[in-house]
Amino acid sequence: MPAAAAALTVLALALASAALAGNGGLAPPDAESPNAEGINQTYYFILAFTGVIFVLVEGLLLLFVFRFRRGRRSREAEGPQIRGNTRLELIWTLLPVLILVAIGGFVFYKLPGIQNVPSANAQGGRLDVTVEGHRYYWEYRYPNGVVAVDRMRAPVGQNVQLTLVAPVDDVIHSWWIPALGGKLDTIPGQTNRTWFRARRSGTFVGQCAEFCGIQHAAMLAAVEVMPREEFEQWLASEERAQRTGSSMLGADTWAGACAKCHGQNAQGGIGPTLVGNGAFRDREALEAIVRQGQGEMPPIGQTWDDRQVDALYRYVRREFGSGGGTGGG
Ligand code: HEC
Ligand SMILES: [Cu+2]
Repeated sequence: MPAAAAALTVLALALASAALAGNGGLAPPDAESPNAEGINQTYYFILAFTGVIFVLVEGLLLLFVFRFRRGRRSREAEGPQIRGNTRLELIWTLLPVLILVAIGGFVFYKLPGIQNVPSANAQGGRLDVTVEGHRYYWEYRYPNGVVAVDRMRAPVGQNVQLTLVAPVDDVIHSWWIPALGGKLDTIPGQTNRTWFRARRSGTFVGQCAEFCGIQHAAMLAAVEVMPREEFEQWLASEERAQRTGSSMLGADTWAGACAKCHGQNAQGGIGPTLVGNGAFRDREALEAIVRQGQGEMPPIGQTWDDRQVDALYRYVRREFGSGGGTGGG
């Protein structure tokens, strides 16, 4: 009895913490995009079958364990000898077949809505964003040349096509924002496509879902969804700012691409401290090291345009170039 009480207590504690987590850790986050909705519906459809089967099988198991336990019967007592039961055998053959057909049918019915990117002519038009997986950050490119790191901005209610790529000398990463659908790999040398159409404004977070190396855990992603007008304004003003070199791209690139290994204040971490480093006063040297890597440092900036190198250079020279360092913040 004490054992059972202990087991019950542990179970109660486990359930309590799971309940606090919102949905018991059982359910995916609420879908904020039609493709995520399709994934969630498929999940619940399959969960219904597996849930019923689980309860049925485990229930029968318990029932049989107690109902047919040996008790006082002798070890040698023979049970009834049963050979075949056509009806039962038909049921346990046909029922799983029907269940699998139902699940397969549902999945194939839902799949196009999950997988197929709405056409560019769809109502409301379509925004195309390239998502590039790097060690250990996400680089986004908008059609007008704007670049962003880790945090993507997107309009509410509009189809957004994501073209998922990775540089040839990088590794496989996986794009995954659960509320907006996914997940899909970024594979060096290959192109994958997925999409979302956010239902509301808000920030939806996710992370790289492929174990990609030492800072995989820091490879977080966020999609900030805002009203379309606000988004268009941001995109236009950011284009101007990046063209004239007054944007936050340098700071964002430092925080997303460099700080994960060198520390936000260049104080060092996985990579050495860089405060006062000569490369921060020599654009050519900086460009060479971020494009080609060095030793254990991957060539993480191999796909950047000059604007991004310039932006980073301006930022690191100002923040860490002079030795003392004012700290990034
Ligand atoms: C994956 C971790 C990682 C990332 C990301 C990373 N570095 Fe490094 N970095 C290193 C390591 C490790 C070294 C030491 C390389 C070696 O073995 O010589 C290094 C070396 C350097 C050096 C040369 C230090 C010296 O004096 O020899 C510079 C400059 C540098 N990194 C700048 C950057 C910048 C700028 C970024 C962002 C664009 C960046 N690193 C991103 C890991 C990283
Ligand atoms: Cu990754």
